[in-house]
Amino acid sequence: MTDGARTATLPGPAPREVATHCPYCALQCGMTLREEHGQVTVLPREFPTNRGGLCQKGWTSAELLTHPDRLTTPLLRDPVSGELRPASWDAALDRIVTGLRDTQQRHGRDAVAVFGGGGLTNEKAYALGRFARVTLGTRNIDYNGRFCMSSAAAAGMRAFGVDRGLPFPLSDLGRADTLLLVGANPAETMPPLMRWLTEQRQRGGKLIVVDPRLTATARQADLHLQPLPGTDLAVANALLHIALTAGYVDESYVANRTTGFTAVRRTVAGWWPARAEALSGVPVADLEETARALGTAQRAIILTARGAEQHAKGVDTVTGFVNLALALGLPGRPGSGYGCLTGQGNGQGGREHGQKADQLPGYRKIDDPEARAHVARVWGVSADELPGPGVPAYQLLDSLGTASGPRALLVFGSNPVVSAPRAARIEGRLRDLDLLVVADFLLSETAALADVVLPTAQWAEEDGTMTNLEGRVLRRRALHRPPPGVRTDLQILTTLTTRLKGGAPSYRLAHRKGPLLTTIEHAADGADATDGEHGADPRAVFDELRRASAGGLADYAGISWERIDAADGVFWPCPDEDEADSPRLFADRFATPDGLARFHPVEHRPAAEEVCAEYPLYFTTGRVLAQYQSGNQTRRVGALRRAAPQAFVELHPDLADRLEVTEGEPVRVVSRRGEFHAPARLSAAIRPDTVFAPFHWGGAARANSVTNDAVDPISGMPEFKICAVRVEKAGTS
Ligand SMILES: Nc1nc2c(c(=O)[nH]1)N[C@H]1C(S)=C(S)[C@@H](COP(=O)(O)OP(=O)(O)OC[C@H]3O[C@@H](n4cnc5c(=O)[nH]c(N)nc54)[C@H](O)[C@@H]3O)O[C@H]1N2
Ligand SMILES: Nc1nc2c(c(=O)[nH]1)N[C@H]1C(S)=C(S)[C@@H](COP(=O)(O)OP(=O)(O)OC[C@H]3O[C@@H](n4cnc5c(=O)[nH]c(N)nc54)[C@H](O)[C@@H]3O)O[C@H]1N2
Ligand code: SF4
Ligand SMILES: [Mo]
Repeated sequence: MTDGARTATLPGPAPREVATHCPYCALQCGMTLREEHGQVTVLPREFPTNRGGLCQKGWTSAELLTHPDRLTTPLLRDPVSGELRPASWDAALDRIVTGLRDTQQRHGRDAVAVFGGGGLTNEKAYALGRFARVTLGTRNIDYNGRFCMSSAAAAGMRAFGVDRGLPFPLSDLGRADTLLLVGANPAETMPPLMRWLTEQRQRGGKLIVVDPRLTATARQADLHLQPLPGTDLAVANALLHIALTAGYVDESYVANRTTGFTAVRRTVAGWWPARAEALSGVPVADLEETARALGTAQRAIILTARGAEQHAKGVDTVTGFVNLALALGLPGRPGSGYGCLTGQGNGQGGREHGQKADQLPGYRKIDDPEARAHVARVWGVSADELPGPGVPAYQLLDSLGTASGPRALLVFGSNPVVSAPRAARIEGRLRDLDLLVVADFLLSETAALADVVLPTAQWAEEDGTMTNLEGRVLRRRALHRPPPGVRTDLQILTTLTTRLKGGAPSYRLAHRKGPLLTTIEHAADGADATDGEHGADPRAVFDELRRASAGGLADYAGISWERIDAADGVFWPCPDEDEADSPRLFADRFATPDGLARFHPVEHRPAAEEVCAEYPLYFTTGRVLAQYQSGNQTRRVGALRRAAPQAFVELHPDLADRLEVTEGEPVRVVSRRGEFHAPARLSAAIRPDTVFAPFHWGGAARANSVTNDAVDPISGMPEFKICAVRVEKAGTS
């Protein structure tokens, strides 16, 4: 008997395969899921972003589909024992509907709030915004993307008139002569992206990394600038100062394609390199080398990520680098540009379709009368009925349960008890709510506080679209249906709408061309999902999203699932099904009314909290390869838990000596807001005045117990990347 025949005689159904994308980060690596004998295997798939590569999180992602911790029934808090108990969908939905109605009757429509996530598909993000504005009629909706790339989004908006993380395909990185990464550690946060950086250097390109730590990414760089956290803006202004004096500025580009440079020229005149060195610790020679490498390259790319952005001056810091890019004539020049590395799986699409407090679908502004009229028409309501703008995420979370804030909250796709700044305070606010509803597939720290927990489907169990860090719209394809008892987020929203309004939302179909490709239909296992399920078809939701976005900045009107299937995704804006999509932006004009990019003068300012005698160290936070975000998913995956079993506090050996702390010894990190505990990890890779911890753990190891809740005045981004702390041996008091 041949091997093939042996395989063929095995019992059970034929293996099933589906080409889809990873459930985690914005790289959205292509993968194939293969199901055989009830086992799901992840296989890498050739896709333009990952070129067959996957990181450890992607490889192990299927483990959660059948994980014993998986939620398969709704949970209701027992009023007597105070515990969460399994309940029927009917009982759970009744509790929610009664609670929402009661709250709104007593305290008004805005007393109910919604919190979404950048991991939700486009369809869900869109449906969530519509649910909040139309079904609930509340202005109070925002999402965790506020904690993610909101500063880069705001800076991009005001400079270019549009916010698309990368305005060019990722493959451009491989051909850049000079690549400057500011506060990005893709070697841990997007490992397959490193292939492009390897290619770049093999072609003779120069890689420069700006990070207070000598990270795995910085180790591969030709030049590592190691600034004090929170001083990137001084570095950016000094680089532009040098570019001006050395004659690297592209004066004709500045004259023809931009406006506002005079004021910036004046500001950066005061940023002579020695001044930036004194503030940031980056040597003048390194600043000069960086400016030269950028200024003399034919193809130069500047990228920022969370290290530069998660500050109370994040928008201005990004603007500093955008100013530099514009002065050098990079945006729109082939192979050059400025971009932000978006983080969450649908961090890009999640910020376009209306789960943001100030936004309607298509990246429209909710206070723009024309935008309101257009979207209201699509939704079949009057524009007057649509609420106005709400407040950004931190402000929203911090107002929960207070006299003037919302009294009920629905959470889809976030775990703020672990991931919000000053998390102990936010945890308290969540506890003060009259009603907390969390939809999740695993009991997160936030779900554990809820009155009602709804078990939702996972990525491999539903269809939808995601928009990756390049602005490329992709298809997430279902492998199989959700397990019994589990519903999709769209089903939950539809069912709630039916029960609250007495009728399901009908998603209006756009005109479709060509035959429908067969997909696994969304899960509508009749027995569970009784009411309103016809509004839960992701394809119908996407078709309505196309119409709602038509004419907006993020125009999806010409993107159909069929078109995505026929290519490696479709780049927005794409207004017309018969026209090409937009992999590269800004070749001829920017998305501003006059087509010119805008310079904005920006000045360095200190962090919201400076070190002092009591809190003498800078504290910064970030990620490790084997854990994702609040860790609710990845802390449960065996291989990932073994690779990164617990939190740690990274500190320089000299500092450890002074504190008399040894490797592995438990330490306590204390700020004005709280403390957390974790073992010390000694490393010469970090500045001696700065300590670092990952934020992936909750409980006593929660880094966000100490972080600062100061926010950027424009974006609402919290200052996750710098605050003042002291570090003590855990045994002392
Ligand atoms: N393994 C893993 N991968 C992920 C995620 C995850 O949780 N785990 N999350 C995804 C998401 S949502 C996001 S947003 C991305 C984030 O991706 P990154 O932005 O690459 O990740 P971070 O680790 O938050 O921050 C990057 C670096 O900023 C540095 N840094 C800290 N303070 C400063 C500063 O003041 N200035 C500068 N220049 N650098 C500073 C840190 O030392 C860190 O190395 O990752 C995505 N990918
Ligand atoms: N100190 C510090 N704090 C940070 C950061 C930092 O760098 N430092 N980074 C910030 C950033 S960039 C981000 S993006 C946030 C992220 O922080 P969170 O918003 O907490 O992100 P996740 O852990 O991804 O939470 C997603 C939750 O939703 C569930 N989930 C996943 N997919 C779905 C879905 O489709 N539907 C539903 N209903 N649930 C789903 C998951 O199981 C998980 O419990 O953290 C921020 N917090
Ligand atoms: S890099 Fe991101 S998308 Fe790719 S496998 Fe890892 S987590 Fe998934
Ligand atoms: Mo993020």
